[in-house]
Amino acid sequence: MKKILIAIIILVLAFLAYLLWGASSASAPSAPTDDAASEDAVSVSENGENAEIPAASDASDIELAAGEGKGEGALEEASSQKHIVLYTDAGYEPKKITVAAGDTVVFENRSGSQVWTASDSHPTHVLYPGSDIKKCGTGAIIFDSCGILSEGESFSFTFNEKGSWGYHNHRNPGHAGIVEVK
Ligand SMILES: [Cu+2]
Repeated sequence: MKKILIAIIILVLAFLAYLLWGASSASAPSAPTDDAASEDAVSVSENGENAEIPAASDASDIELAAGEGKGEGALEEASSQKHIVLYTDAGYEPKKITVAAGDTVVFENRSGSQVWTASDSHPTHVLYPGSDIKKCGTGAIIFDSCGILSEGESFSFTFNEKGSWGYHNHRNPGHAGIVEVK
């Protein structure tokens, strides 16, 4: 019986030793596995950070593109010119002016009398698209000063529509001119 008990104890010890060795040998490779996992996690976060950097630069690129867009808009505004037509006692000077679409014409009263510059045809003022003497007082931007201007005062209008647009002094329709928009 003693021999059997000793044999069982040895077997149990051997089994326990095997379990302990197995556990230690199993945990040994598990440590580098965890390290590999954490390294992967680090590399992922690094990738994440790397991904954020180009994303941020993309955003700044977009902002730059938007800024460039604004710059182009400013250039367009700068390229649109301002022309001056004088209204004298002899009428408009020059009587015909050629401008580019988007240009602004300033009609300045240099005469000793009052002037009401407006689109042809007198008295409706509907030749220029959108213009109509009936719209005066509504705040609509039309080719019509919608009122008299004294000496030294001026009326500005931006011509976006291409064509040959006749106009006149509503108070003295014999005084007329043409704005040709190309
Ligand atoms: Cu008129």
